[in-house]
Amino acid sequence: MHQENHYDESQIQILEGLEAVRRRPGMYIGSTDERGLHHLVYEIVDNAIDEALAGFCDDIFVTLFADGSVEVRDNGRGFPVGIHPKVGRPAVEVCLTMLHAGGKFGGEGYKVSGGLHGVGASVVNALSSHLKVNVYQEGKIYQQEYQRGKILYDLKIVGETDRTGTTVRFWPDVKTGEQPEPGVFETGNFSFDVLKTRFREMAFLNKGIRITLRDERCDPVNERTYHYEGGIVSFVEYLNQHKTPLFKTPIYIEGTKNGSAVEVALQWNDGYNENVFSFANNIHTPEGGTHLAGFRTALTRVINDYGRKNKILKDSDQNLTGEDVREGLTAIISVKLVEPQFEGQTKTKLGNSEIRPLVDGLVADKLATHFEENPQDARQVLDKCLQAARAREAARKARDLTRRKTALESAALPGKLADCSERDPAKCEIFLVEGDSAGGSAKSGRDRHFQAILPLRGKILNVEKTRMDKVLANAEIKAMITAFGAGFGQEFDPEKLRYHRIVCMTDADVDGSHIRILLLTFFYRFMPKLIEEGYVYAARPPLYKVTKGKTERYVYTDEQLKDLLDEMGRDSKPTIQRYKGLGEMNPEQLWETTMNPETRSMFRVELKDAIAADEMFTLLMGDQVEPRREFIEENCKLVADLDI
Ligand code: 1YM
Repeated sequence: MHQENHYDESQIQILEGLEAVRRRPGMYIGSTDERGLHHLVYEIVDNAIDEALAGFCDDIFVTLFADGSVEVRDNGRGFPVGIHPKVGRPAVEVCLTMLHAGGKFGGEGYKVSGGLHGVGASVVNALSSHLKVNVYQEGKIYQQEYQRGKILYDLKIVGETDRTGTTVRFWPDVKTGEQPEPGVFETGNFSFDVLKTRFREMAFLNKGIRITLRDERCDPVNERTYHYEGGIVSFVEYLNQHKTPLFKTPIYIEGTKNGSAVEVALQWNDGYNENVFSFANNIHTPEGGTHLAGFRTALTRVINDYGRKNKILKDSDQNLTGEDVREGLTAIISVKLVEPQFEGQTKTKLGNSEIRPLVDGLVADKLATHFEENPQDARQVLDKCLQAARAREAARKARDLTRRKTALESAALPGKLADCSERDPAKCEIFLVEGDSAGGSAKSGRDRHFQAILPLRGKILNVEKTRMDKVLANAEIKAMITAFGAGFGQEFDPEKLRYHRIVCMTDADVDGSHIRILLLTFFYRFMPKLIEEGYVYAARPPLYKVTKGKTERYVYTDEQLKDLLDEMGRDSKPTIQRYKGLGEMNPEQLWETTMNPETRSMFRVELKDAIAADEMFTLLMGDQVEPRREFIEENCKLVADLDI
C-alpha cells in the first residue's frame, strides 16, 4: 500500500515535470523551429556518445523514417532496467519520464556530450507524440512506450537477443492542426545535411566511434557512415584537404589532468586564413573561452622562443604577434571536462578558469618538443610567420591611412559613393553595383533619402588568393571599407556600420554570380560578423519583362515565366524582353524591380556553419581547380541559393 502511494506521488511529479517542458519547450531545447527539432536527435545521440566515451559502445546508427520518426540505436550496455531505489520504478523509465533524471545517478565520469541544455531523454519524450525504447540486455529485449511523455505500459520483455544496446525511436510532436493536442514543433522536417554535418563533427571529435545516418524517406535510401581512427588529426586533415599544408601530418597533442582531457591537432597551410575551431564536451564554442586562450598564448610564446633561440628572429625587439603565428593555421582544440561552464551571449564560450593553464602548459611543452625534434617543420612555420609579420606591417601602414581619412568623416568617403541623406544606420541601405552604367541607373533610380550607391568597377579582387597588404591596397576594397565605416579584421565593429543593409546588386548571370561570390569571400574573410549578424543581402534583378497590351510583368525565374505565359494564355502573343544585365534597365525599371522595398525581392545571406563556409570559400576561390569543378557540379544549387 505504502509503495503504491509513493508511486502515485512520483507519477504526479513526473507529469508535472514533463508538462512544464511541453508548456515552455524553448527553455529546454532553445526553440521549436528547425533548430529545436534537430536538438531532439542530438539529445538522444549524446546519450549514446556518453556510453561510447565510457568505453562500452562504438557503433551508433541513426535512421530517419518516412513517417517523421527518428530512431537512434547503439551497441552499449543498454539502459539499466533494474528498479531505481528511490522511485521504485525501472531506471530506464525514470530516465525517460523524470525531468533532470537523465545522466548518471551520481556516478563517476563526465557526462561529456550533453547538448545545449543537457537535459536529456525525458525532454525528448515530453516533446514527442510517441516514443518507444528498446533495451537489449542479458539475453532479453525490454520495451516501453510513451505518448507525450505519459507511460503507455510498464516495461516488459518482448523477446530474446544475443546483443546489448539501446534503441530509441521517437515521433516529434509537430503542429498539424489535426490532432487533439496543439503540437510543439513548427516543422517536422529533418535535414539530412544538418544531421550529417553534426555527426561527422562528432565522429571527428570522438575517435573510433562509428556513426551512421540513414535516410529512408527517399528512394533510393541515402546512407553515410562517419568513423575516424585519427580523431581530430583527421579533422585537421579534412579541413586542409583542399589546401597546401606546410608539413605532412598534423601535430597532435593530448593530456589529462584532474579529470579534464585536452586534445589539440594543428597544421599550417600556405594560405592566409586562420581556421581554429574549439570545442568543449563536443560542443562547438565559436565564442572561444579559456581553452582557446590557453592555446593561443602557448602557440605565440613557443614560436617566438624557438625563433629567438635559433636566431631566426634576429633583433631582440622583433616579436611575432598572435595574428602572425596563426596565419594559415588550421587547428582543433577539444576539451572534455566534468562541469563545463558555458558563458557568453550564446552560451558558447568556455568559462572554466582551470582549463587555461592546463591547455597552455600542454601545448607549450609538446609543441616545443615537436619543433626540437622536427626542425624542418619549425623552419617552415617560422618562415611563414615572418612573412605574415612583414605583410602585417605593410597592412598597418595602409590601415593608418584609412584611419587618418576617417578622422575627416564624410570628406573621406569614396568619391564614387552616392551617399544617402538619412543618418540612422538602421534605416540605411548601400547597394554595391557592378559596373558604372548600372551604377548610373541605380543612382538616378534610388530613393536618395535612405539608399546609397557604390559602383564597383569590374571584377573585384579575390581575397582568398591575396595577402592582406595587397587586399588593402585595392581601390574597390578600400572604397567598401571606408563606405561601411566599421573597419575590418580584428577591429571590425558592427556598431559603427553606416548601413544595416549591404546589398550586392549584380547581374543575373554567371559573371554576376561570380562577382557576388567575390564580394562574399571578402566579407567572410575580412568582416565575418557582417554575414553572421545578417547585414548582407543579395538583390534579385528580374530575368524578363513580359508585356501584353497594357500589362507589364517582371519575371525572376524561368519557372515563373512558364507559369505567367500559361496564365496569360498563348493566343494573343505577349512580348518577352530578356534582361542581360542591370545596365539594360532604365532607372525607373531598376527602382521598381530591384530596389523599391515595396516591390523588390531580395534575400539575406546566411551563414549556417563556419566549417562548411570555409570549405566552400576555399573550394570556390582557392588554388585547386579539380575539386572546385566537382564542388560546383555537386552544389550548383547551393551556390545559386547563396545559402552558405
Ligand atoms: C539510443 C540512446 O541512451 N544509451 C545508453 C544510455 C545509458 C546507458 C547505456 C548506461 C549508463 C550507465 C550504466 C551509467 C544511460 N543510463 C542512464 C542511467 N542510447 C542510450 N546506454 N548502464 C547503462 O551511466 O552508469 C542514463 S543514460 F542513468 F540510467 F544510468
